[in-house]
Amino acid sequence: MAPSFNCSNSLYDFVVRDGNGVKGLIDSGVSEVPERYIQPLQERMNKKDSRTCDAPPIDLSKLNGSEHEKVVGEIVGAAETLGFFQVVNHGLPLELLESLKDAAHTFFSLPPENKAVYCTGVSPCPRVKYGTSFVPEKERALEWKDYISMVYSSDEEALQYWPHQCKEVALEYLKLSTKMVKDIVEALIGKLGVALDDSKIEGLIGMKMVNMNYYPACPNPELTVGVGRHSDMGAITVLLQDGIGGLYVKEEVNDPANVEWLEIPPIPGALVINIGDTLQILSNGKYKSAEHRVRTTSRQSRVSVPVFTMPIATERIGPFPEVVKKDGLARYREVVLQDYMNNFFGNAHAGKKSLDFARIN
Ligand SMILES: O=C(O)CCC(=O)C(=O)O
Repeated sequence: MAPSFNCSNSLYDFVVRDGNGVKGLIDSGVSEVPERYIQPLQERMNKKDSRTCDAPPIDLSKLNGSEHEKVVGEIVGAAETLGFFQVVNHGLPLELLESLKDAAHTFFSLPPENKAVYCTGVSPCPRVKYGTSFVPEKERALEWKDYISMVYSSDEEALQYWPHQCKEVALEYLKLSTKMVKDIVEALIGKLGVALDDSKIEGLIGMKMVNMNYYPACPNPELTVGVGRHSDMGAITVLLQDGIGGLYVKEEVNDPANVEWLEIPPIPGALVINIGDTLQILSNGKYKSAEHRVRTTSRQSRVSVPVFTMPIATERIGPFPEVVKKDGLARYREVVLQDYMNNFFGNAHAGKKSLDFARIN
């Protein structure tokens, strides 16, 4: 029999504090979403209000050949407009991508007590965290998502502390993604007219985190969101999504009344790349950190596996002086990444509001 949650607090305790997550809620037999998950009208998602992004994926294997300039142009063009693009021939084996999705399903199918050992405060490693929603204590409506998050520090640590259901594939994915991200960042920075040596490029993506997201099938998808509107705080995010679909990106148009949400369609074997706040700041706004969100579905559970890359916490980030000189003004102030991160993870998702922390008005 489904448990009764007499008040919002008992639901919160069950889902968040006790580590049952949305998966535990669904497994307990609820047949409609509890009030705490119901989004305000303006945040609800209607598939009919969007269209599918039809941009073809970029063939990354051509980045090192005679079509280098053309591919760089495609990457830069996407970064300047939508802030999202898909890549194929990226060098990550397709079997690895399949194994990652399987590993995510295996992990989230574990009994709640096996996942809850990774909750903040009890996790054997502070860089491994299992949770649900984004910042539940700050959110009016919770997001319909559970996740496990693993910040990379060393291979030894990963192999010792990351959940054994996913550690090997997650680590390999993180490493191969990092190589691809480096090539993309190099292309983007080069086009800004900024010369950075290898170690400086590495520094922009010195911190890496791989997450596994799990969105259980939802009885009322029209009332909920999987992830609310947000941009990512780092430099570049690589995302593996499965075939269910539901990832939407906001097309930035000059007229705010004319906003359009584009679905990033699942393409077998492709990876989704998006620009984060850090690159928007470094480029003085030339590259667009993409506002995106995730729809829930009643059909099947969905998994996605992002790798977030960003500078290390002590790094100071601000627009490149070369770009500021060209633009005639700085649109962002210099910030210490740790401060930016504290602000980002200290607030509920709210579109691109995170950038206000560094914006000069
Ligand atoms: O699941 C997705 O498609 C996107 C996930 C996402 O936006 C996030 O984890 O920040």
